[in-house]
Amino acid sequence: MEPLDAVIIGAGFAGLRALHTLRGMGKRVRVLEASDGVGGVWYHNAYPGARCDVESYDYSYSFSSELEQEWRWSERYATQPEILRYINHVADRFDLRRDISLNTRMASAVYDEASARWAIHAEDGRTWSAQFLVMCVGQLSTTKRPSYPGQDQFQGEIIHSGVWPKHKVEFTGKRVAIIGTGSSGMQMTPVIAREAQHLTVFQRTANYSIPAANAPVTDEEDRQVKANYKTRREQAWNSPTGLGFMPNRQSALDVSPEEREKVYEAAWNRYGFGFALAYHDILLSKPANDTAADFIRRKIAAVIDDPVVREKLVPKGHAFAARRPSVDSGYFQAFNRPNVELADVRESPIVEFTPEGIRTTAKEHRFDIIIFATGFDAFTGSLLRPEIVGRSGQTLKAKWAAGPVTQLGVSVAGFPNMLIVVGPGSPSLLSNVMVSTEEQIDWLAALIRRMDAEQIVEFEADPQAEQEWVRHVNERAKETLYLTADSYYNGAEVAGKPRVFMPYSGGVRGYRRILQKCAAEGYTGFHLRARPAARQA
Ligand code: N01
Repeated sequence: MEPLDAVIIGAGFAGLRALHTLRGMGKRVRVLEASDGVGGVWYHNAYPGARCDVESYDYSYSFSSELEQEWRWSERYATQPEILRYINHVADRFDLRRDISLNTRMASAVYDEASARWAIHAEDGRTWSAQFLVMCVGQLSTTKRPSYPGQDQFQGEIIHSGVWPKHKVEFTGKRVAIIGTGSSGMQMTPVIAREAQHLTVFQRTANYSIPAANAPVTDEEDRQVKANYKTRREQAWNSPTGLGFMPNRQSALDVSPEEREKVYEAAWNRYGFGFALAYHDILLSKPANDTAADFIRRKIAAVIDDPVVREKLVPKGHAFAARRPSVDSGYFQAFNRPNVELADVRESPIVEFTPEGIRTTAKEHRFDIIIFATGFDAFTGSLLRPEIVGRSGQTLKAKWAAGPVTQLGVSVAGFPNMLIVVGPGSPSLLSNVMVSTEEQIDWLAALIRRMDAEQIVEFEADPQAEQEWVRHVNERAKETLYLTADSYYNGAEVAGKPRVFMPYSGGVRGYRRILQKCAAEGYTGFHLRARPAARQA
């Protein structure tokens, strides 16, 4: 068993940052990565049209100003291949690969109370021992695949957007189905529509979307961002979502309809996700939200030719941004093409897959390729997939049977020396995850420095503090409209999953202050022990 200071699970953005930081502190670290390349979700989600809907300059590491200066983003919203190139560049530039074991899926991790160390086992039987277990497994990395009668009989290709095949998928001359209209389905639809002979999009819930307003980055823009990068980062860290947008302090209800229309129009044309901050109460008050939702519905309706299709594609029944909206590049316009068809599965549910395609209650469709853009078992899927055994033989699965509980979104009582990066109870999917990721890893690094300085061997969340944090997360969520919709924020995406609101909605800046206060006050809500609890008299 190779003795290490830390084992990091996952070689995506978080895992690479954790490796770089901990190694820089002189720690012996190994990263276990299940797939055969680095990049995490950006390695796997290689579907046509995949791109980030956070601006490139903000969806990038801030830890190295040399890296910031040398990397040249080509578009305002980077494509998946460009992001993957960036991640690989980082892995090479900081010589990270030598500490990464690819094709190595963690099967289990067991905490040894006497030594305050984790034994980490891979599926192939290899084992590591480490003081710290750092879970960087992503929030949207365990795919959700529906299971329809006859699915195995289908003679064409079935693909999930989240594990896109490495071979080139040829759409020319093909009849293609996309099931699901979240961000993935909405991003791939216009691209596949241009290539396929015929495309059918199966929609269950119509989704809100804001135009990406994507554009190439000019040399002048690049120069300006790089000259002011520090300020831009500070703005992102101090903004509610980590995207750099500060909310308009006005209420949407305190201005005239004409004034509101002007503000929405400007946000629509430029801000992508920032649209939700056009007024401070869009996510707090239903009447305020109605004004934004109404504007978006009108915008969507205006670009769809067919009145029947238009009626189905315009979102209704949930507040804008209570479920994750999308940022698209021509999604709605794609339905004006003669080769694109919308199938409403609420109206005509899928009955079965046939060898030739899909049979709904309305008709029989013939397909060569069926794409599941059906999303993920969010937040907890990848954390609960391996067997993680903490104090007294308790598993994380058992502890989280009624939903995830964490102290500050980073740590779980009964699972000492384990850190979850961007876990449930942290801003995670309500934030620019790059900001949240770097924030939490820096917090962990400071904690480990303190442990080293004071010869502390074990840190552990206090169960009482954990309960209080969960209560606080719920209180903050109740102030918003998030609880008014079924979504992956609250476990509604997987049948039988506990219905618990998982991300922290108190904002990136507020969360940052809480983490900093906790550290400044000597890690309140945590126990720091010079000897493992199990060996204390
Ligand atoms: O998944 P989703 P996604 N039959 O869960 C439908 C991030 N992301 O992969 O809404 C029929 O959002 C489901 O319908 P409904 C981003 O955070 C980021 O699109 O449950 N339909 C829904 O329409 C995003 O939010 C980028 O009624 C079924 C869709 O499938 C997250 O990933 C790009 C179904 C799933 O939508 C997930 O996005 C892409 C069934 N049995 C994604 N099951 C960036 O730009 C599910 N659906 C960074």
